Order: sequence, then structure tokens, then C-alpha cells
Amino acid sequence: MKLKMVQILDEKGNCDEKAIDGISEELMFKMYRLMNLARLWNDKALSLQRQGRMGTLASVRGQEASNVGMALPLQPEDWFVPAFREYGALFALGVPLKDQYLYWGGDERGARIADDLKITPACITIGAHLIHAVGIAMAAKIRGEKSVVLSSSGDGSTSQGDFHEALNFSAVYEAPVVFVIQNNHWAISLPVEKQTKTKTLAEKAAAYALEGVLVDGNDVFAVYQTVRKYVERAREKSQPVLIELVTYRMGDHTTADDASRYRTPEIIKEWEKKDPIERLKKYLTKNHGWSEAKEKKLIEELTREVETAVKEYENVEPLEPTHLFRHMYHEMPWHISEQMAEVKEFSGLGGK
Ligand SMILES: Cc1ncc(C[n+]2csc(CCOP(=O)(O)OP(=O)(O)O)c2C)c(N)n1
Repeated sequence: MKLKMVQILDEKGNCDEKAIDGISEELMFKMYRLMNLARLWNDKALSLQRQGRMGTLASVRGQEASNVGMALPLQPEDWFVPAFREYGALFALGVPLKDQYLYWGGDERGARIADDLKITPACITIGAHLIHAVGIAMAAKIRGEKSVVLSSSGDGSTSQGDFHEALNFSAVYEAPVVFVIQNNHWAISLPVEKQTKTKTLAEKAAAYALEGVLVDGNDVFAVYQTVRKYVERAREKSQPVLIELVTYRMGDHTTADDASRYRTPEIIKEWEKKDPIERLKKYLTKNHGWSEAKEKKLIEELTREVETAVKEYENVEPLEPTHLFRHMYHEMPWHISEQMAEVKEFSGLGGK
């Protein structure tokens, strides 16, 4: 099967103006701002992790166009059902920067999404949330609501049974779901070529009689236009779709990984040329009066925003350690009670 990749903005920042119909100048600058914000937030989090001020982090570097471009077409009534490498999308949808620092700092309060945002918590169990996405979409359909569900997962999720069950069910019952795969080429140290014999992930849609769409995931215009088109189609006709965003994980899998053990620096150099932020910057400079002075001002402003979020995060009163044991059982089993008492004793919170 041969799928043509949707690309609007090339690596040199050239763009087919007809293809960006509906993307205002204001929206372009919003995209640029959000992509830079995701990167600065990410780099700060990596440095905090190295200083022992943050937990394990899954870097989003390189995937900013996919993240931002997929989130912006969503309407307030739509649901976003993410995996875990999507904080660029979360910021675009209004999740506070501080909350994501809390989350990656190991504080469960960071997983709490505000009630007015239709976003499910990060799903670490690979692919499991695709089933949830279908369930939410079916509920909306049965209730006659016009909301659409956008799920995002990595290439690794396509090797899970849940992925196939979700696609099949959504096709048979016509659930309004847009399945987005961020193909960043790696599932930890396993390259995508070792996960599948197919040339693309998008073509797997054919097995379920769904449309499969292949998109340059480092081209924010292509991501936005494609996702917008299929979100609106799902809303109007309740038709699911599989969209593969071809991007690249520029960092390690997480801060607990060392990617230099399984990939060469050359490949990183190749993907640096396709950098999603640089690409949009070139386009904005050529066509919308972007300048180094404006760039400096933007980066300063975003850096201040990030620093403020770090302060807010570090000023949150830590949870007392016994919190770990709560919320799981209505009645705590004896062995958990015993462990909680031990933690209390050793953490100086008072004995048994
Ligand atoms: C069901 C399941 N199996 C294994 C893991 C361990 N694990 C964590 S991340 C990951 C790789 C995921 O790769 P991908 O889906 O491509 O997403 P990416 O990390 O590249 O964003 C694996 C195997 C897990 N979290 N869940």
C-alpha cells in the first residue's frame, strides 16, 4: 500500500499558501508560541530532574508540532485522551504549566485535570486508553452529543491488542474517534521497523475499513489541517479515522534511558534539519515579519512563564507520605494498614 504523506510546510520554511486556508496569522503565532513554550518547559524540566528537583521525565523535544497541531482543532465539547508524551498538547488546551511539573515531580495532584477541561489523565499503560477513547465516544454518540474524541498514542501502542480492538470497535459502531499516532520512531529502544512489517502505521487502518492518513508530524500546518478536517468529519458523520504523524523523539525515552546506547548521533543530525520549530520560524520570518528581536522578546516572556510555574510547583506543600496508601480501598486491608503504620513511624509522623 502506498500512502502519500501530507506536507504543507517544508524543511526550508516554504509553504503552499492555498493549503493553509483557515489558518490566520494570529493562529500561526499562537502555534509558534505554544511550540516554544513546550520546548522551554521541557528543557527546564530536564534540568530540574538532573538537579534532583523533578521525577522521571519523558521528553517531548522534536514532537512539538504534532502536540500543538493536534490539540488546537479541538472544541470545548471535545475530549482529549492522551498517553504521556503530550504536554505540548495539554498546554495548548489550557492545562497549567505548574500542574505538569507536579505530575512529573511525582505528585499525584498534578494528574488532576480541571473540571472544565475534557482531558483524561496521562495513560502510562501503553495503548490502554484507546479503549477508553472509544468508550467515551460511544457514550457521546448514544447521548446524541456532538463531541469528538481525539486519542494520542505512540508507535509502540500499535503493537498492543488494545489498539486493534479500539480501531475495530470504532469502525463497526461508527464511534466519533480520531486516533492519532505520534510515530516518533521508537518505543524505548525498539525501533518502529521491528514492530511492524507494514511500511506505515496509517495503512493498518485498512484492516478495519477505516481511512488511514499519513502526515508529516514536524509540519504544524499539516498536522493542524488534517486533524481539523477529520475532527469535523467525525462530528458530522461519526466516522473514525487513523492518523499517523511522522515525527522523531529527539531526546532519550525518559531521563532513565540513554539513547546513545542504541542509536547514532548521525540520525539526530538528520532530524535536526526537520526541526518543527525552526521550520515555522523560517516561514514566519519570510512571510509574516518575524525577526530576531521579536524572537528574543518571546523567549524571554516564555522563560518567565516557565520560571513562575517552577516557583509555584516548588511552593506546593508536599503531601504527607501516608497519602500513598489512600484512595485504593474503601476498607484498607490489614497488610496495607500495617505498611502505612510503618511509613508513619519511619517518617516521623508518629508511631502505630
Ligand atoms: C502495556 C505496557 N507495556 C510496557 C510498558 C513499558 N513502556 C513504557 S513506555 C514504552 C514505550 C512506548 O513507546 P511508544 O508507544 O512508541 O510511545 P513513546 O514512548 O515513544 O512516546 C513501554 C514499552 C508500558 N508502560 N505499558
